[in-house]
Parts: sequence; structure tokens; C-alpha cells
Amino acid sequence: MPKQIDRLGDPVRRISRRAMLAGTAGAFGTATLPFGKAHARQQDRPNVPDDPTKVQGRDASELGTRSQFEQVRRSAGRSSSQTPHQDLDGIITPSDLHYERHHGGIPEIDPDRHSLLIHGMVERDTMFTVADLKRFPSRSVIHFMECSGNGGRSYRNRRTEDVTPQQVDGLTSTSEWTGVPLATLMREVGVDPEASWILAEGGDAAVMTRSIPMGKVMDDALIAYGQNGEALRPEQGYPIRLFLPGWEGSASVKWIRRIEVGDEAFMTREETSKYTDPLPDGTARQFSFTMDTKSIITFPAYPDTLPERGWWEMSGLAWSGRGRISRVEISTDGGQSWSDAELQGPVLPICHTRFRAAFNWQGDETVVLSRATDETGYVQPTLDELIAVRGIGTRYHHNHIRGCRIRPNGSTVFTVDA
Ligand SMILES: Nc1nc2c(c(=O)[nH]1)N[C@H]1C(S)=C(S)[C@@H](COP(=O)(O)O)O[C@H]1N2
Ligand SMILES: [Mo]
Repeated sequence: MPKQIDRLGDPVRRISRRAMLAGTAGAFGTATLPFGKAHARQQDRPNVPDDPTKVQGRDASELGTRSQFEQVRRSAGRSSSQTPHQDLDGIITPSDLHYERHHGGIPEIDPDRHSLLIHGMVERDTMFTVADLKRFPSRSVIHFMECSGNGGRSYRNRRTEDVTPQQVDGLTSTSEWTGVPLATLMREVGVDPEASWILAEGGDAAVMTRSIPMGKVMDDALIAYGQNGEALRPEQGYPIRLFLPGWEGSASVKWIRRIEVGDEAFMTREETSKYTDPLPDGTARQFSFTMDTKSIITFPAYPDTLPERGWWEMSGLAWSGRGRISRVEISTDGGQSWSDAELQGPVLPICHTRFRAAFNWQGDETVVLSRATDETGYVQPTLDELIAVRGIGTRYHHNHIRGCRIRPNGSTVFTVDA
């Protein structure tokens, strides 16, 4: 096996044979690495004992922390923050790195004073406290959630760019969500058989409101209070949020406080002025809830530099709002030919799925791309194919093929084109 992939998927921390023979490999690899990954530069690395077996280790503690060598961070603006996909393995996003998007800031909510009112076309208008909700049979599911604005900067601007996977596509994350199925609550309040939509309202300063069709409500909508085994983070909607598997993040109303049941869509500002896609023919795509199949390459990606030719292992994430990922293909010639990547288990429906593929970089200018297919047969489109049907005016649902250009000196830049 070529030496570059002897530490699979993590060539950054690879200890080179040359360095080992010369005795220059430190405890964390060679001094020439890392390439902008989330590891402190060699010179400002924390001090550790030369031989950890000769000193008593640190005591137990009430709250764990990451190794001081792991400097993973969201990239945060005022109203959103992005998951550092280039620094993560597997499929679960640590809760403190789950992306955030909020229109009115993160409210401070006392769970003992928070409740969910369900009213309208129901037999019994009912107010549920958070404690009431936790008495119902719970359900845990592992799903991605993605903001429909994710990837927008690569739709409007097709130049190759110095942007990381986090900066382009960091508005998607995967968690285990625990809560009570909304269908259970609907049966509890006696929903009118004629009802066809609900209005979901958040308890934040934005008072975010979205209309959700009854089919989704009764299918797999969740009133979630748990995230990755603990309470929701405040950023994710503490103490309760709506969670709609596979649908654009904006419909999963956080800090949910009210559900009104009706027989038509409520036409809130979030589905008229926003979250609606203008099409080239002057019409608009409204209630475009489902997140289409997409994949991103997380290694190699800007600012990675491949220090030498030979075998490298590409890695990335693929997901679909319609079900399981069935196939990911990679191209190393800008999309002229494709070959299957390996899907790394678990491969769950409506969930980030890790893929890997070895490729032999010969030192030429090379464009690597990934293309995902889901179990319904939907194939991730090229940017040209997407623009042909959606036009350039749309601000949402940018799931086109993307990847990176590797230059002859090994440096990389983001690209959507050959
Ligand atoms: N109450 C409320 N819910 C909200 C929002 C908001 O601003 N207020 N933002 C929405 C948007 S646009 C997205 S993409 C998701 C983001 O969820 P997250 O912050 O848990 O990742 O929440 C949605 N739910
Ligand atoms: Mo969003």
C-alpha cells in the first residue's frame, strides 16, 4: 500500500518514513505539516511531558473538554455559524459545532416557563409544558439538517475560490434528535380530519413562522428536546424545536411555542418574501421543502496542500432529504469520467454519509469532483444543469456538483468546474 494512505483519511498527521528515519518526527508528525487544518502550528503547540508514562496524569473532572491540540471552531457571523466539515470524521456533528441560523438571536428560555400551545382545527385546544411533552413515548432519530441557503456562494459565483468546505457548505450538520412525534400530539388534541396544514411559531424575537403540510406532520415530524444524548443546545432551540427530517432547516422552527391547525397554508413572510425560489419564467417555486441530494469533498479541499505525488485518500459527505445515499462517484478529470467511492457505514436515511476514495495524483493540474445518487435514483446535478432549470435568481437549494482543483504545486482551491 502506498505510504500516503497508511493513516487512512488523515494524511495531515501522517509521519513520513523519511522523518522517522531521520528521527525528526515529533509526537505529532512532521514539522512541515499541518496544512491549515484545525491543529495548532508546531511552534505554538502546548507543552506536554516527553514521557507521559512517567508523570501522574490529570484528575477526573465534572465536565470534559477537547484535547488542547484540537482547535475545532465554527466560523461565526452574527446570525449564522458554520460547521468545520474539513476537521471532522464520521457523520455526527458534535453539538457545539452544529451550525446555527437565527433571525432574531438566541433567546434565553426557562424550560419551566415554556409551553407549546396546539389550537385551531382540533377537538381540544391544549397547552403542553415541556414536562408534559417528556411524558409521551419518545423517539430518537439520526438525521442531517441543512439550511436551504447553504452553498449559495458557489452558485452565484462560479470562479475557483480560496474557500473551505466550512465556508461554502458549513450550514449542514447531523445530530441524533430525541423527542415526541408530532403525530402523537395531534392524536392527543383530536385533529380535525379536514385539517391540511399547521402553522409552527417560534418563541424568539423573530417569531419565526412556517406553514407545514399535514402529511409531513403525521409522517415524521418531531417535537425535539434532545440532541446527541443531552438537552438541545440553546442555539438549536432549547427547550423544544420542531424537527422535520430531510426538509430545509428553516421549516424546523426552533423554540417552538405555538401550533395552529388549519385547512390552508398560512402564507407567512418566510414562505412569500423568503424561502421561495424565483424561476426564469417569472413564476416561483414555493414550499420547496425537500433538500435534494448533495455531496461535498472535505479532503482534499482548500487550504490543504498535497506535499507529494502518489496515492491519497479523498473523503467527504453525501446526503439526501429523500432517503439513503445509494452511490457516490468521484471524478479526477473534471467530470469526464467517474468511478465509485466507498460508502463508509453507517449509511442511514436522510443522514450525512461518509465516503472515501483513493486516487493517484500525478502532479498535474487535477480537478476532483463528487457526485451523489440517492435511493430514489436522484443524481446530483452539475451547476449548468441546475441553472438551466432554476435560473440564476434563486437564493436556495444549491446542491450542484463541486470539488477542488489541485494545482501542480499541490495547493488546492474550491471549484464547481473542470
Ligand atoms: N424560531 C426560529 N426557528 C428557526 C430559525 C429562526 O430564526 N427562528 N431559523 C431557521 C433556519 S433558517 C434554519 S436553517 C434552522 C437552523 O437550525 P440550527 O440553528 O439548529 O442549525 O432553524 C430554523 N428555525
Ligand atoms: Mo436556513
